[in-house]
Amino acid sequence: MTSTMSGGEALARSFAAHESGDMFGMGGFQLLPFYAAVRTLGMRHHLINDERTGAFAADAYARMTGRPGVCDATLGPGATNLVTALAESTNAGVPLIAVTGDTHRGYSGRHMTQETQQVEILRPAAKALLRVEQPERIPELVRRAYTIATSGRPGAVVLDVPEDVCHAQVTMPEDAFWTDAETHGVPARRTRPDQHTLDRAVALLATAERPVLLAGGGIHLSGAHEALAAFVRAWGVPVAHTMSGKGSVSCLDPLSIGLFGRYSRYANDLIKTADLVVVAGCKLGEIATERYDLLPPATPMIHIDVLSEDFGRTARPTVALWGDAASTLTDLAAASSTTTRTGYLEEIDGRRRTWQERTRPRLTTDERPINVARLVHELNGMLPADAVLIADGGFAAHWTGLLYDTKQAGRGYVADRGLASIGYGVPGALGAALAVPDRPVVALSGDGGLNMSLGDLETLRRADVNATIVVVNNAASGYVKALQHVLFDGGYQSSDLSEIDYGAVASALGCHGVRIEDPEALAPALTEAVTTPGPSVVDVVVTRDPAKMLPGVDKRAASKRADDRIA
Ligand SMILES: Cc1ncc(C[n+]2csc(CCOP(=O)(O)OP(=O)(O)O)c2C)c(N)n1
Ligand SMILES: [Mg+2]
Repeated sequence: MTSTMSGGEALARSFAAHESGDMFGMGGFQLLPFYAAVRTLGMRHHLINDERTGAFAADAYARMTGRPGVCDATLGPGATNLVTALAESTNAGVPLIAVTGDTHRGYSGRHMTQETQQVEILRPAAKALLRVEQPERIPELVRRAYTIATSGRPGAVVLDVPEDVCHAQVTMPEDAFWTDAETHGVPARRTRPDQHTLDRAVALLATAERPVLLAGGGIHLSGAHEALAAFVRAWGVPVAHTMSGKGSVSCLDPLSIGLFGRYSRYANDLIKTADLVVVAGCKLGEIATERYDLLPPATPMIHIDVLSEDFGRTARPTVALWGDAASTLTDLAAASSTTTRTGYLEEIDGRRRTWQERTRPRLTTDERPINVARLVHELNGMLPADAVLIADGGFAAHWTGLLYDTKQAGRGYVADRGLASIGYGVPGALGAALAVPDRPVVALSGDGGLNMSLGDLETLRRADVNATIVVVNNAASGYVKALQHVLFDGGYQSSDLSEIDYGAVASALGCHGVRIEDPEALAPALTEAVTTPGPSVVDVVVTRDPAKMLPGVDKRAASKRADDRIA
């Protein structure tokens, strides 16, 4: 049996066969046969107002479902608008597939309208770029895109489809659209380290007295939450996390010691006095390591990663365990002899109590403008355990990374730390709300980040998703302004924004919108927003004083060296 269809229909059928879910894009002539098939096949596709936000929404969708996010863009400006988001997904190891229309090959290079070197522009931002030259090969190349996006360290894949390929008529055998179910989500397949290296790791764990585990976003990508819990219980190891790794264990777990790296509650202190560091699914990049300064070089390190070529890239492992985080942690948990570290765990409890006492005044302060710590405290208080908090770049991520508590293990916190762009909050809320419609979704965004993606509040409204955008409104490019305060003696340049009531803006766009200046009004306003159907915006007026904006002592500001980079 064969059937004849357009290349665009073959494309849509290939995605449908992979159970692609919600897709995001903005059409153009080249991909219209794909759009026609999406319609007739009844697939879910959302028009967005900027391709970057479409790809960000797909990224958040992928983080919440584990399945590759799917987005599309027309040639030229549509394709080039994808770059930032593709780099986010690729850096963060998030599976994503972006379809780009491209010029008709019969005329390429003749100053076609909107023509640019998009293949060359997009390729380095993606894990791979596949150019579709023959319509017959569409099912094969979509399969390949899924395999690449979900294997090893996941990432973004671009499928570049020339106009004539998309518009061609092609005869396909019925079985052309087969898929490999293991590649429908991450991780495509699980690898395990060999026994020899596992034995060496177990020997280190057995003699350690002050071990610390550092968890990164790889725990979520691997779905390693249960394995991690089994490991840390079996070996008595406290867990620190990066922003991407928040939720590896519940932040309220007695073994959780919170964020480490640039900002830390007390995890950095424990890392400095550890006699063994176990790193799981974490790249040990600049922020996690305080610019490669945090891990004492003499401390033994067990490094678990799925990407073999990354071992030794930023720090020297004593034992490199090449494997999937869940498989590897399961093997290590099984090898544990009963371990009691009573004194060590009591010390950790003491440090936690001291930190809580020191921090409580900031969390509960009724100062006006509102302290961002109070805002995060209110979110901690009112959000249920299954809530999802999206944190945009800027202070939204800094403050929540440090102070927000996930109440259960799993992906309950999404921050775009792959590239740390601002403008992720609104599209992140869209993607997450579509991915997990039964869970409360709240996005925290700076006013600058909101300005970047304001047009897509219209998309949230049209998609009729239940999502709340909380604006950390400091009328500034706040992080930049705070650094100018600390490092440039208050010489502020291009870091002020207008005073805007984003609650009123949201209302004008047909969303539920409110502006909050009184800290006592926060909790009821947040609860109302979360329970009001459709999109809501809670505009929170926070401090405008650049001396009070940073969430903690930024070590770089405390002792600045000539070669320090500050953002
Ligand atoms: C696309 C992009 N441009 C520039 C930056 C650098 N940057 C980091 S934080 C920040 C301030 C953003 O302002 P806002 O969104 O209001 O957040 P705030 O720091 O005020 O909370 C900027 C410009 C960035 N992260 N992303
Ligand atoms: Mg701001």
